[in-house]
Amino acid sequence: MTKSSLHIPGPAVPNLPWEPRPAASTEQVWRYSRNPIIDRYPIPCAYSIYNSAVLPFEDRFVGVFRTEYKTRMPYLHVGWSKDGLKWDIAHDKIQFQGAAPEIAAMEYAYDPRLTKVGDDYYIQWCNGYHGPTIGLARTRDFKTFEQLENAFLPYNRNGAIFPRQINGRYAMLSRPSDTGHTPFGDIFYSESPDLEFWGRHRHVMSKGINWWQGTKIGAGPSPIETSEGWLLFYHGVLNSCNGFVYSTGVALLDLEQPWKVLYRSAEHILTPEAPYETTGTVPNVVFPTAAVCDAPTGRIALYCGAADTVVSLAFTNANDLIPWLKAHSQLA
Ligand code: BMA
Repeated sequence: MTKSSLHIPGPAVPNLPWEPRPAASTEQVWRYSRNPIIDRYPIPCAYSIYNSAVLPFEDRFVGVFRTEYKTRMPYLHVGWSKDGLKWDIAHDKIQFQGAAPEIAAMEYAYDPRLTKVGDDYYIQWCNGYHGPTIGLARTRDFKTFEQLENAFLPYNRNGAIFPRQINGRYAMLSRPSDTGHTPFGDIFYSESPDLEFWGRHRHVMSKGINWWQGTKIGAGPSPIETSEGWLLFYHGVLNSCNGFVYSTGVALLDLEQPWKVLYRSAEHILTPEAPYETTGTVPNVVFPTAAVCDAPTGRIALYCGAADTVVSLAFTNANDLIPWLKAHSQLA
């Protein structure tokens, strides 16, 4: 594919954080040389921040951060950044408004994703309501947040809304799970006319195929629309003799029927190797939760949680990644 043949309909992000691929590297995804970008104890209440969401907002970046307190309970905090690297993170958690009392009394909140649909920004997160499920909230300014109904019954994780309606409905990927450290899991697709009632559930893809994604998989950031399909970064988990290992893979989903997988990477594109990925609260985790794309160049800044302890950054370019994916795909 030539650079001009791939079209990405999203916005330009001229201040996208970026480093070119190191000369010696042949990898599709390469790490920021100054990782991690958010280290331990980033704000007074927090033991650590990881698995967090980022989007461009006007001429800067906004983030919603999984902030793990010293109680080890996670909540969501907003942060702002001019360059996507240095973050000013609020010391108080987000106060959501508008939900029914049962839903507003969230027990915990973690692994947020952020998606702009039209003029609204949506936070999707793993919401504690008698077990994990998918919480949803809407904002326009990141000052007031309207909490919506939970999307699904417990138990579910890794909800990721698509950045536009598909066939006239909102669409979301998710991963049904259990109450604990789920030892299984496939990615499903659901639709909603109003972001409250979700249905028309479709299976997208299963764990398995090979070992790095043999135990469970889950959507990472909201898919990026391209002329070749929805570009999805996802995590895949291997169950080793030493516990779970979380790597990152990539897939392309059909534009109008996103439950149809066009290509899926046989190999992981990121696996725990750097010291901040192999060592930390939960060793051997690299967990993608935000992908900011500069549409004209295809450059993507991929934000990951590392070892459930810090936030790291990696880079790729859709113009190179998609042809590589097509040549290295395995569907069954
Ligand atoms: C998952 C979630 C993630 C975490 C991962 C590895 O089940 O809890 O937030 O990064 O486990 O511990």
